[in-house]
Amino acid sequence: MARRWTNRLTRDDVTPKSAFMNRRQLIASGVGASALSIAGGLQASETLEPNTFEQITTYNNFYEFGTGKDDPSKNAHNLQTEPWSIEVDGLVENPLTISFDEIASEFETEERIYRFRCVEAWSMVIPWNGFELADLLDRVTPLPEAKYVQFETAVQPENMIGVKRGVLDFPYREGLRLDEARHPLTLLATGIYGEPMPNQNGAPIRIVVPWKYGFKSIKSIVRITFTEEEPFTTWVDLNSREYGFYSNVNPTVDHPRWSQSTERLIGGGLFNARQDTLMFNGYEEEVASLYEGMDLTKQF
Ligand SMILES: Nc1nc2c(c(=O)[nH]1)N[C@H]1C(S)=C(S)[C@@H](COP(=O)(O)O)O[C@H]1N2
Ligand SMILES: [Mo]
Repeated sequence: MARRWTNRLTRDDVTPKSAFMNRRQLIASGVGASALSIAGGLQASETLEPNTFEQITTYNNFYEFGTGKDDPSKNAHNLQTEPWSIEVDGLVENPLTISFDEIASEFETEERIYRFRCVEAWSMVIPWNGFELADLLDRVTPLPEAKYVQFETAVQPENMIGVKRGVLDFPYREGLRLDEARHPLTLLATGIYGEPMPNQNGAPIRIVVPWKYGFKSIKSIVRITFTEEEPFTTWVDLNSREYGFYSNVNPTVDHPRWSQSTERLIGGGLFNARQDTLMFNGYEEEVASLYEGMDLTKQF
């Protein structure tokens, strides 16, 4: 029988202060690549006040369960998450199928408190539990021609009212360039607030790419495929004038129908005051080098 995974840690357990302090010293002494990965989470953890569990789990986008913000929290209890596995295939020497139980026992998770900015100009701060996507990608050997990865969400027509109604061309698909996918900020998240991922947030496992608009952070994934060409993605396919493949958060490139220079912080007080949107959602220092030489107004 497969072991059922539950995360019993409370929020205070997931990132002991001592670990933070240690890591900070590593960063201060500038020890290269792994220090960078920790820096992103660490800086964010220290400065950001997370949204409440309630806010994060009742205001969602998950079109498989309807297009309203409160549809996923009403309908996603129907998502069947056991058994669950992810296929890693495409341009790799050794394709892999890994069950969620294996993932839960083989990869150690940590807390990362990240800003989360939807293309619709609202934002939250979310304490994810997860591990770096690169750790899973390292289990396969890509062929030299592999340049991108595509992700695919599960399709369960009987359980997903949005799929039954055909509100999008499902399966929901997203993609990243390989260097973006391997960036230390890019997570495979299995929980929030130390709890297993709620269905409406993409149980049992989803992608989180904090410097890109929220729709790149694809939920409930069942497949990761290495490709040579820029992969098909749901929103580019739906409207490539409005949604680009990169979709980096960028306050200077407006959506054709609204400004992206400010955002409404969910739960942000009586008047829903807007705050300035930050370049790369505040992760410029960590990710700007990925896009050197690109015209971000054209490759948006
Ligand atoms: N499979 C799937 N993934 C998805 C979506 C979706 O509709 N289906 N919506 C995206 C959008 S637009 C956003 S803003 C985030 C919302 O994540 P959250 O509900 O956990 O805040 O999920 C993204 N991932
Ligand atoms: Mo979004």
